[in-house]
Amino acid sequence: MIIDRAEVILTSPDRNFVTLRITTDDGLTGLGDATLNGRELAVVSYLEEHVVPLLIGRDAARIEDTWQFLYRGAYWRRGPVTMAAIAAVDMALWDIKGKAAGMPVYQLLGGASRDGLLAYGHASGRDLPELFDSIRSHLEQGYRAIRVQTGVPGLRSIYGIASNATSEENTGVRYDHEPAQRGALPHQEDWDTGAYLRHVPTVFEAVRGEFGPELPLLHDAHHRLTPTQAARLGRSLEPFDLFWLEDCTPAENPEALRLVRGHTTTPLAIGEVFNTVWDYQQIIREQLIDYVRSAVTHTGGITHLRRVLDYAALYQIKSGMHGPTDISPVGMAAAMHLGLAVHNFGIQEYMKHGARTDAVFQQSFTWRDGYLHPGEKPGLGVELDPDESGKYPYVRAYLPYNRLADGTVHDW
Ligand code: GCO
Ligand code: MG
Repeated sequence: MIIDRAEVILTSPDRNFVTLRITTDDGLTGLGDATLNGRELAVVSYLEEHVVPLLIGRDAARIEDTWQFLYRGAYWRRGPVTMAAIAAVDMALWDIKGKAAGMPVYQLLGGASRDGLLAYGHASGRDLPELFDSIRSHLEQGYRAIRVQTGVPGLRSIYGIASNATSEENTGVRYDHEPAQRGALPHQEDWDTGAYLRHVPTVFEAVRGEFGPELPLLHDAHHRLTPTQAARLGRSLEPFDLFWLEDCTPAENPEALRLVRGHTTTPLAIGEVFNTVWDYQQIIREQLIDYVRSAVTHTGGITHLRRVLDYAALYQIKSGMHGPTDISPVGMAAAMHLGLAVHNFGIQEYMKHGARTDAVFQQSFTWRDGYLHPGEKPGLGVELDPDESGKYPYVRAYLPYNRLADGTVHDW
């Protein structure tokens, strides 16, 4: 099992994806996801220029050693580009190990701790009728847990609202509601924290009134609040019993969460922009969160996210792995294998990929009655169709950003 070849495949079926394919001398192949939304080429270059030359000739079976070599052996540690590249290598090696063993990766991680993974989807609307329709449609698709994002009166367009989207067919510009938008420059959105804080609790009150007390509801604040604003939001949402409030404050400042925690019992989720266990060290040790939001793709792969989750388990903190459409089907498969195996699984984010993406990546997971399962194929269970991937060249794309009414750039 000596690594013979490692290729980086950049394809853009519904959006950009960066995939690493490793081939061994005995003909086994493994896939890893290295997609960094809006900064894809940085990881392509890191992989091609700096990592691939180090892989050729290595023993593909030595997953832990390869991880340590790529992490500790490089002087410059951490950061999203490095950790996405390491993640892709790690995933591909787990894929190969599974194929060599004839077992799905979750079996190599200790076997299933549950029958399936509860997953949540993204409902959204510019106003209540649109939001209610979106929630109903998600329930019809089988979702048993729902993230609720809402338009705010007075704001033109808000991130994460599906109906703000205009389709590629109509405008020539693709803008789905969890975009990086394909285009020359990032799209500008507007923001007003006061209006948001006044509006959101009224929306959750209406949603609870319509859909009852039992449906697990989640909300993402996308890092836009100060600690006092976040504390106020958490407290005002307590009557509506959220599953979690996500990214309430910018992720760089763990101390902010002490203040939030001191004022609200609304569960907190954070970490989709974190890359290592060290980013989590303080907030896990001080029990400042309830859910770890990392994706396998952005946190150094299965090997490293497993380490984060084992540490989190000491403090009754559970997984809530990031799963928007910018995590490729390979990254999603890795999340499902890991989520099935660890004891402290919480919930899995699951946004369906488009038909073109599903044609590029042949997958073997199942989605039934609100639960995901990675399937029983050896390895991760995903194969890439080279003819399909070759049809969709890379298109530069940016996530949007936002400004306040006076023109100030605001936190993401
Ligand atoms: C989520 C995320 C996404 C991200 C996107 C950025 O909770 O799913 O916040 O909406 O913004 O994945 O790449
Ligand atoms: Mg989020």
